Amino acid sequence: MKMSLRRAGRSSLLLAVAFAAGCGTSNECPLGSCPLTDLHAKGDAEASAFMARYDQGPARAIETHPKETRLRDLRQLTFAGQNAEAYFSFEGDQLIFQSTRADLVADQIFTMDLAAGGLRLVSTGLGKTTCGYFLPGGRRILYASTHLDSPVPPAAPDPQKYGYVWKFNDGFDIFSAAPDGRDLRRLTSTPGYDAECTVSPDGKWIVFTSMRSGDLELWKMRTDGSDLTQLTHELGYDGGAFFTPDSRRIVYRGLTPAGGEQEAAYREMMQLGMWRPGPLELRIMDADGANKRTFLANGASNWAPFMLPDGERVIFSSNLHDTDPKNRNFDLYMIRVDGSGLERITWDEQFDGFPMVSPDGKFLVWAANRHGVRPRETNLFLAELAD
Ligand SMILES: [Ca+2]
Ligand SMILES: [Ca+2]
Repeated sequence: MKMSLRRAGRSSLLLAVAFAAGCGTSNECPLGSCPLTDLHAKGDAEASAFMARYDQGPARAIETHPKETRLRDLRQLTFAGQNAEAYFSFEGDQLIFQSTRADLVADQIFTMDLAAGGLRLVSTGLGKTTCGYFLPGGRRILYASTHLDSPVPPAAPDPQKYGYVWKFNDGFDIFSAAPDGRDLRRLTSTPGYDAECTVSPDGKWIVFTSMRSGDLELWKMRTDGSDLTQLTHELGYDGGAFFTPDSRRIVYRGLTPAGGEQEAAYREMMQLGMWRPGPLELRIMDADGANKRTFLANGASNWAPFMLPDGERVIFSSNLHDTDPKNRNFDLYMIRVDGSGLERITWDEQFDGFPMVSPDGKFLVWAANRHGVRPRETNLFLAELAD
């Protein structure tokens, strides 16, 4: 999203003054003593009036690609800014996602009521956020945010210098909050990247990606941040994890450098907190880190694996049909966790990623560039998933 510095500065100030929803306790506020009034304290009417700036109208029915025979009743859910990583609540009635829209200068976390369609900003409005997720029963939400590191969002890596890279910003920590953003609690406080947090369906564990050991690894902790356990110890990228529907296993993406030049290049980029997208494998392990197994390794970037309620199939994003990461033509695929039954789900010639299937298995939500008003505008889409 392009925006002049002047406008960005004014917007940040406006947000800081008008909205300090994340300042649930004084020691959590990035502005020190947190003198700002919590918007919630002003009452629901004022909060609703504030949220109206982020609204965008109802979902819109759109055409599917002729080859997308698994998808029915396709609907576009967002129409403004950049939107990604939409995940269903465990009850299937809401989505939580990240968006840069209206006066925001970086991604913030929103929830969307799927029946009513309204949006609610639930993160602080400061810093940059990612990876929102609901706890079962809708009693709490999680997200990763840099707002305690700085109210100003971290700058993106210079594409002229680094090309297309993924950046793991040091300032990210994981927070939980009430579903409306109140009662913000910090769950991680170790220096370095902590993000990509998702929750086990039994509500007991959070799995997340951390750089605290010096390499990207998966860790788990209780929903209050206790019982921290490291699950991966292998050199290389281990991340993007989701529990299986029975909460007993974890699917994730990973790549172990082959040694020599590949390992040196990986280590060099990790020093900068960056990853240059290339091959990624899909893996599964027990929830205690035992029995790690790769079930898809094909030289492509395979990522965002999410297991369907049948406990057998995994939906994920891949560029296996077009492996140049610069083209960003990712599509959604399904595969059985035994490695059989690979099937392509989406066919649009632009980005399709971040798939998730509703807990009842009936709906697919994902983020895509199709129907964007601007190049590489990413919106959220919902479809019935035909079996
Ligand atoms: Ca690792
Ligand atoms: Ca595509």
